[in-house]
Amino acid sequence: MGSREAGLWVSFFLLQMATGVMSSQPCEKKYFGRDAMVCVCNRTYCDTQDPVSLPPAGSYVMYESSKSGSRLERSEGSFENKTFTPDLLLVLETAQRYQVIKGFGGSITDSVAINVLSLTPDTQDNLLRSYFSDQGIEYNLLRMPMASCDFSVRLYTYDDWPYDFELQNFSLVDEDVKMKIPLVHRARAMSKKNISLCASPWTSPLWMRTNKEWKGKGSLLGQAGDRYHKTWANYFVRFLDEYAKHDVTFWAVTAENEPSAGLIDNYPFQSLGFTPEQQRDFIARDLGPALANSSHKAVRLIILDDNRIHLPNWAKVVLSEDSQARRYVHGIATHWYLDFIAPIADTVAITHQLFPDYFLISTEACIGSHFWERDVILGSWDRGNQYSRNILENLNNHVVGWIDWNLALDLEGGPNWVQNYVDSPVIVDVANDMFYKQPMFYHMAHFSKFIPEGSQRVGLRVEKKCFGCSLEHVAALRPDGSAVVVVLNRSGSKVPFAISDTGRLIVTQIPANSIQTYLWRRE
Ligand SMILES: *[C@@H]1O[C@H](CO)[C@@H](O)[C@H](O)[C@H]1NC(C)=O
Ligand SMILES: *[C@@H]1O[C@H](CO)[C@@H](O)[C@H](O)[C@H]1NC(C)=O
Ligand SMILES: *[C@@H]1O[C@H](CO)[C@@H](O)[C@H](O)[C@H]1NC(C)=O
Ligand SMILES: *[C@@H]1O[C@H](CO)[C@@H](O)[C@H](O)[C@H]1NC(C)=O
Ligand SMILES: *[C@@H]1O[C@H](CO)[C@@H](O)[C@H](O)[C@H]1NC(C)=O
Ligand SMILES: CC(=O)N[C@H]1CO[C@H](CO)[C@@H](O)[C@@H]1O
Repeated sequence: MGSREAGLWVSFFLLQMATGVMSSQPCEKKYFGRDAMVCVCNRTYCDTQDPVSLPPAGSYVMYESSKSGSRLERSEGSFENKTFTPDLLLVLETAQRYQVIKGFGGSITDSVAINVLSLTPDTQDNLLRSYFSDQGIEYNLLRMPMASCDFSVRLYTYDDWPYDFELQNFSLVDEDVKMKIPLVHRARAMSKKNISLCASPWTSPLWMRTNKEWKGKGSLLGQAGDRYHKTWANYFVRFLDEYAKHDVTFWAVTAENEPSAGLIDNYPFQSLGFTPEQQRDFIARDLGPALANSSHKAVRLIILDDNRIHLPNWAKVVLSEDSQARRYVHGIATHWYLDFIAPIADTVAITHQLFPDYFLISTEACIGSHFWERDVILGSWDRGNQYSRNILENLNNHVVGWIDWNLALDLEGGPNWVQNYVDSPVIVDVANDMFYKQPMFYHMAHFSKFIPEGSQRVGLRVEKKCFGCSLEHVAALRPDGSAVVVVLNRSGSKVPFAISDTGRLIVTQIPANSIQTYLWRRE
């Protein structure tokens, strides 16, 4: 290179630095077997995406990730005025309006905080940027356990002083003040979106529990309306007060994480059992009034927060016509662990029909918790598919948001004090100060980066001439009026198809084992 060219290159580079126009960095690929690929990030390198930019009307942009190794690869194309109809046509039906989207995200458990903060600061930044910045996948929802859960390394609540009914000794712990809260602030500082937080308790202090133990079958002592229940309701308010002192406010709380777990004999970790009747009465007499009479009136109260197999019964009991609880409740949350024995049509969809005024949201999902599943599998495309399929199914059945479980786990899938190890979209290798972005991470991205809060799902009608050809998909209009369609093909063969918007066509195809997101301006 001559000095003139070198000079031009330097000027070009400086210009890019000055204007902040840094182009996206590709995935540093690492294979753990055929097709089992992760993207490796460390202190000095991490793959990034450009902020979403849409071409002018008449063109579209498409992002693609595939088992064969592409990760959010961007390409553009033009609409066509075709008169033929392809074998598989997806017709955008904007007159059919469904739920308004709240968003996508993950959870900051104690274990997540331990894992992230074990990395060097620059590596931590790369991890947080990957999830929250517009160079990353732009999560806008965060779920946080109130005190310890199984993804903790010690057992505590915020008031382990026996019979402290006035909560005089209620206090946040180092896990909150030194670990989780600083991570929330860093995520917020990196994000261009509003990040909404949701808090969920696992167990009350032991002195409020029937069995006085951290695990096993246990509920609150006494009855709704009594001292134990009032104190437990005030504990939520104190939690919100104390977090607010650290400048962290919540969008929502759930009444209890997996309330059915605490009704099971020998349950292996923290839980607090409620039947739907008990949850109804606790909300009507204690939690609802306590929140309403606090400075946290705007905080949404979400029920269930448990496997959807409990629907629609749980909602029928808590939200029944004569229930005082219904006026305090805003939404219904589901977890995915028993989806395989609880079809969405019989659970979530029916609940929406019965209670259309209450939003539905998926608040926990992870792979590896079932005894037949390996804990961590590095590079599993199939696990990414499992996430996408579930998100698509939920979005197509009125669900407004989808929150993953741990944002980052270690190579074993922990730490977890009962060895309930599971997988995560980000696996940290602390010894080498690096982390792996799994296929699950990029599957999440196809939704979280492109379907912002305030988007509204619309109809997508399928017209097909081919036998057996099908894809999984969802369509939405974004707040800026542009359209977004996500398409998943889990099969081993490519599928030609077209998307039609008011008669004009995107003529395209989806490769084997891949996921695509299409975006375009309408006018
Ligand atoms: C970080 O990753 C990049 C890209 O793989 C590599 O070139 C670099 O040596 C790594 N840095 C460290 C400190 O390991
Ligand atoms: C498609 O049709 C529209 C009007 O119907 C026209 O403005 C446009 O130029 C056509 N595009 C192509 C590529 O033929
Ligand atoms: C609160 O903690 C103090 C010690 O810091 C203890 O002496 C006191 O008994 C506790 N109060 C209650 C109500 O548990
Ligand atoms: C964030 O929330 C504020 C206040 O509710 C709102 O004014 C603003 O438009 C929101 N920003 C985004 C990017 O959604
Ligand atoms: C509402 O809160 C105030 C103090 O903030 C308290 O004095 C009052 O008893 C509460 N009312 C109810 C119904 O809980
Ligand atoms: C033609 C074909 O095999 N399409 C497959 C694409 O993927 C979906 C699932 O995402 C399968 O159901 C289709 O059979």
